Amino acid sequence: MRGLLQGLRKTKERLLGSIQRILSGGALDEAAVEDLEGVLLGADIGVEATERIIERLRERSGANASPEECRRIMREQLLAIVGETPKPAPPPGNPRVIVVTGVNGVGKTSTIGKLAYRLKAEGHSVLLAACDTFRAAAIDQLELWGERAGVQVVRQQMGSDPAAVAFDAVQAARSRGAGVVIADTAGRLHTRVNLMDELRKVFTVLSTRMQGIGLEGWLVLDANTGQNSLRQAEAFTAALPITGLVLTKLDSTAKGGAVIAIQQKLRLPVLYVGLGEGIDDLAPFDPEEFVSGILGE
Ligand SMILES: Nc1nc2c(ncn2[C@@H]2O[C@H](COP(=O)(O)OP(=O)(O)OP(=O)(O)O)[C@@H](O)[C@H]2O)c(=O)[nH]1
Ligand SMILES: [Mg+2]
Repeated sequence: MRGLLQGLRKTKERLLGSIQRILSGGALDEAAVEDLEGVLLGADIGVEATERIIERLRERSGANASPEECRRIMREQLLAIVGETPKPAPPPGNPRVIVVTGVNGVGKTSTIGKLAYRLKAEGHSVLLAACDTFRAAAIDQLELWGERAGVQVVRQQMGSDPAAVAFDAVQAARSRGAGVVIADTAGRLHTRVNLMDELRKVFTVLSTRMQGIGLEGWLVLDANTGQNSLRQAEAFTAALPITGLVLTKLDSTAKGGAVIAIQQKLRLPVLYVGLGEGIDDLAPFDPEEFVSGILGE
């Protein structure tokens, strides 16, 4: 299993390498502060967060701030920024129903497989719902993850109504006493309004016809896509009741700082991060570990 520290290796190598190079020049002068600004922006931390950090550093420029002090300032600011979006407990209700959304290929289905595996290991009884009914292969892929994780999948034929599959799955969870339902959905282009409508129907049917469930909408984003992720996220959050984020593929990007920019912009908590393709490469998002992961211990 890859931990956050290992998964963020690429981001850290680039960020820390550049920071060390800049700070090895001695005094923290205006030129060094500007170089640091470029490095933080390059790591996709976002303009807002970068400005806050730079403002603090600038206060110390000319004051012979040591590289350690600069790193301490960066760490403090990053932690403060991440801490502004607290991670809420799941809403009450039974079963807990997590509808997982996001555009093509961001890692929805694999995240669901990894999450099912993790929740099962934590003692929960989990059911998966194959609401991506667009492609037969999508249903089979979820089935495969279900087998790996050791959890059952509720499925219907290809082309059936995703909302009906979700409804079925919640009913099945009730009769089998499963506490968690995780629904896979099609990777839909956020610009295709009819598809977004279909996804909205999944939420509407569940919230109006399944009293008492704890309904969550998760949005999966690929950490590699930087600013484009934000546009996707804005479209999804405008149309759907999204309650939390998962950022995938942190292991394959040097732009892991995007977690901060995205969380800050959307004011939605990052719940889990994907750190590889294996079944245990999903970690709960931990701010302290994350900041250590990108800035070093
Ligand atoms: N390196 C890495 N690869 C990942 C991660 N998460 C998912 N992937 C890979 O990304 C690819 C797409 O993953 P899927 O889970 O099929 O994505 P999806 O969102 O369900 O895709 P569609 O159903 O086509 O929309 C696969 O090759 C996964 O192995 C991750 O955290 N790290
Ligand atoms: Mg999928």
